[in-house]
Amino acid sequence: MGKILPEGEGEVQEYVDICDYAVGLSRIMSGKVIPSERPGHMLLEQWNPMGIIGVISAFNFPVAVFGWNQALALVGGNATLWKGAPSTNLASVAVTRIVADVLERNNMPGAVSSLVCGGADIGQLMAEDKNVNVLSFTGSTRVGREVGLTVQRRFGRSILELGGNNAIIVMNDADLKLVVPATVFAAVGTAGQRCTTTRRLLLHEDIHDTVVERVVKAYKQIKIGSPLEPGVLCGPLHTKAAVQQYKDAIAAAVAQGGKVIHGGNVLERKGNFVEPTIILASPNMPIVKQETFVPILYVMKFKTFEEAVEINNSVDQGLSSSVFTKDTTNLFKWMGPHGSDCGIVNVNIPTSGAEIGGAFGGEKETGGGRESGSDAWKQYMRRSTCTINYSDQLPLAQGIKFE
Ligand code: UN1
Repeated sequence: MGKILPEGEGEVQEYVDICDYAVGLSRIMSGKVIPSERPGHMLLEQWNPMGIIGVISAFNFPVAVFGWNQALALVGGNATLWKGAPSTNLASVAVTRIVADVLERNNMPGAVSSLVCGGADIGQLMAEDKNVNVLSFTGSTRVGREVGLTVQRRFGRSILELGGNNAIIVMNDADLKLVVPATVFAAVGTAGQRCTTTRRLLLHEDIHDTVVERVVKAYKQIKIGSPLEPGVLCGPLHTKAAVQQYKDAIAAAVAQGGKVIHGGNVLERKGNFVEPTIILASPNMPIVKQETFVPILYVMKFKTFEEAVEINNSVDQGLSSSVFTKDTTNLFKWMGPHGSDCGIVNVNIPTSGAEIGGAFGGEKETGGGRESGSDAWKQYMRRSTCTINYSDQLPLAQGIKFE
């Protein structure tokens, strides 16, 4: 899709990791045993397959995101029907061929992991089709809203992984030598096209100028070019439309009072290359509340931790968030009820680059879905609550006498 080779390899590793995880998980997909209120009875939970899991994945993670869904779906006894992004069909076909080989060697039917290549029309059919028991959708909030409604209308289950507008908060006690590489990786990695990309950098007023200076210095060293060339950190944007969105967002930011302090230009060469951009902004500028899927970083200043949390939470999206601090009081506040309202709440690491072991996903317009680790597997399963009477009496629940 245009990401640099080390990130592409990382993405394939993420698929390998979730497969390892799922193999172990398959032995511990356990339900609860619950005491009954009735003598001679017991309750237990059995997790059964849902059936067919539809997966609609996005261009930016054309391999790993399918992997997260497929590995959990398969160990749960389901089959998958996958539609990748129409612009990354080669990746979808390559993955499916590898999976097909594994299935054949294990005498499993190929239909266990089916692929369809197509656009929004196929996605629409998947959302409407009652045979697709669960539909996992990764993409924009705009499309995800429609997918969610369509699936809900037929009482299907959806897992939505939609837009993010992720912030890094840097407190005045932060270890700045961690902040700079973390920000560069999360804001420029995958050319700003991860849902977990850092789009907002919130700096305490005491360290604002120092961090800005260091981040700009780091940006000056970023090599832009062919994603396959060693040393390149920023490859092209995926489409011409994204280049236009980059230009529009910068123009809007400037019109709303923002100041471009690094980058801001489309490169005059073949391919959709743009300069990673840093813009001094303020939290009330409408553009900073939007997710623009390009490498633009909005920098904002704050005075107190509480103010920074408020800015973090002031957007409609709720995927990922990070604070850099050594203060344990702020650290625990950040994780608690008055802290970050996101699904991913990090400390002293960037907003992107989540491990598969935890549940991945976010709140509000991010859609509420959770994928990969923790108990995300339960979404691919049907819970059967089983009550077993092993006595020779028939007592009724709630002590009801029906005589
Ligand atoms: C995405 O951008 O849709 O946390 C997924 C990360 C990656 C996954 C991103 N592990 O940045």
